[in-house]
Amino acid sequence: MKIPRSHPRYDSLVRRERLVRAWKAGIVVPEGLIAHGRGEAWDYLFGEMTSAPALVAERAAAAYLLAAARPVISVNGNVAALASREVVRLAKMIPARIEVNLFHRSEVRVRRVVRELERAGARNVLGLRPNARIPGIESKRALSHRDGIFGADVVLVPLEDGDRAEALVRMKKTVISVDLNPLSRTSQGATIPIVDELTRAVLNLCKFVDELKPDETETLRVRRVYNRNGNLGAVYSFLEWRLGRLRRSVTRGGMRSKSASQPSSVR
Ligand code: PTJ
Repeated sequence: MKIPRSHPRYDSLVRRERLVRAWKAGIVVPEGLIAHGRGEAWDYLFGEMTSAPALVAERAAAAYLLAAARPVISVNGNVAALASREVVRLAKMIPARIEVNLFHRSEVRVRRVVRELERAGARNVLGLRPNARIPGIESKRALSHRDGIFGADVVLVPLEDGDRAEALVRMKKTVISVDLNPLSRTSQGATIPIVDELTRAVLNLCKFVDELKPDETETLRVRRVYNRNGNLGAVYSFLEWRLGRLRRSVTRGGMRSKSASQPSSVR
């Protein structure tokens, strides 16, 4: 389907179209479409924009990825469908390895996701011949690579299920999640939870990696001052402010999500 650029929800419709196409190509599972709908509902609440606390978490995540000895980006079906090119760009900038790790794992699907990433410019993508298991996980998500997620010190896990995020934290890894649901086990368990939409988050990570890479002192400072619980608390405050604004606007006669500007306290 061709989506007119003038459509007020153009970005959202493009994301849906990409997911449906990737589902038809066997990259995304039907469960991935359901997961996306859940994410979209949260994004409505956030006004379909990156909040100030999310930006803070993204900058901290960029600093941790740059300081890592063995950074790895985990990719599943939804991530490949929505942001292959951006993920490959981010991996090259850091530099980090990419590993395909699927919840609904089949060899055929792993191969398809690897191919999608290679089409976007990736080389040496891990995932096809795992040689380790993440302890404490029953599902096929445990399958991993010693040169990849298993041996990593910092792992970026976009659109994760909570089990693996928790298991990776138990392995003493710095776990950076991207999940629009601030209540999910992933957001609750990650070392650096980024509560933002995936495509926006990856673009922001690229921007912050680019900005911080030449400045080691600032990178160190950003890591030192990042406060996980304070940041997640600020996400809740942002939501509270958004809902309050929505409530007031209803009494005044309606509002559009994207027109909402952020309060000066969180800008
Ligand atoms: O490709 P596979 O087999 O690895 O399966 C991928 C899915 C996404 C199906 C799998 O990881 C899964 O079941 O995930 P969950 O447990 O449904 O969690 C997905 C989380 O991502 C939910 O909390 C959603 O709110 C969130 N989410 C969905 N789309 C986005 C998102 N967060 C940020 N950006 C999105 N575009």
